[in-house]
Amino acid sequence: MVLKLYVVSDGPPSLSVRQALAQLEIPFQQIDVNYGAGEHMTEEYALMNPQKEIPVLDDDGFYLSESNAILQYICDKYKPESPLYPKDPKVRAIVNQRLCFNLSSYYANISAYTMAPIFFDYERTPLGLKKVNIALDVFNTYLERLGTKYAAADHLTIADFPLINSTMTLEAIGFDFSKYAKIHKWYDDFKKNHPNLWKISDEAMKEIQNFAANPPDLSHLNHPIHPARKINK
Ligand SMILES: N[C@@H](CCC(=O)N[C@@H](CS)C(=O)NCC(=O)O)C(=O)O
Repeated sequence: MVLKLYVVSDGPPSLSVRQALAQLEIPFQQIDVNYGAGEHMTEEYALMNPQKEIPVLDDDGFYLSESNAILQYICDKYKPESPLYPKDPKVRAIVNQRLCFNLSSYYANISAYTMAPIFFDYERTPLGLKKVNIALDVFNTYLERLGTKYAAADHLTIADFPLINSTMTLEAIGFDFSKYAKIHKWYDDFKKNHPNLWKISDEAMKEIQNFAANPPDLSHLNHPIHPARKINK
């Protein structure tokens, strides 16, 4: 049975999995989940992912959430020889480290500043900005110290996708990160060298920019965590 991937069209974790599947040339059925309609918040969706988050992979009834785990699984199961997820223990460890860094720090701090205030009633604060700059500084240092063309090696790996999509949300809000020279070059090189993969991020960036210009009213979601911003039209 063909793989099914439940995605949200502008969600960075969803984009990363789509990019890996594209690069690995693995056929899959994309199922678009309507975040604004709360399709991921239903009890039916929770049977696939009790975290009620997107993306979810359905491999013939084997449900997997958490984009990093999905990236690792599709490489291990379907393209074990692919350089996207190297076998060498040290290179693989760096890939895993970058995935963890993105999840726990880079994306966490960047998305709280870029995405959350677009969709919910959060402000961009000086503390939030400080956290973004710390995250950028750390990633820039990783790139500098390792001295590789990509985030974890001299070739593309699954670590690049989540880091690219986090950085893309900065571009989406017009955040100037050019002083982080290594990040700037790595990000530009990705766009130049992988236009088919960048297209996936770029389309999402345009959606995010559109939402930033016209913030959605998600008060009907009664989100259990995020405070809704009521838009008076
Ligand atoms: N750590 C998860 C994060 C997934 C995630 O947060 N997805 C967002 C959409 S981009 C979501 O579904 N959020 C649930 C919500 O806001 O209700 C992953 O990497 O897959």
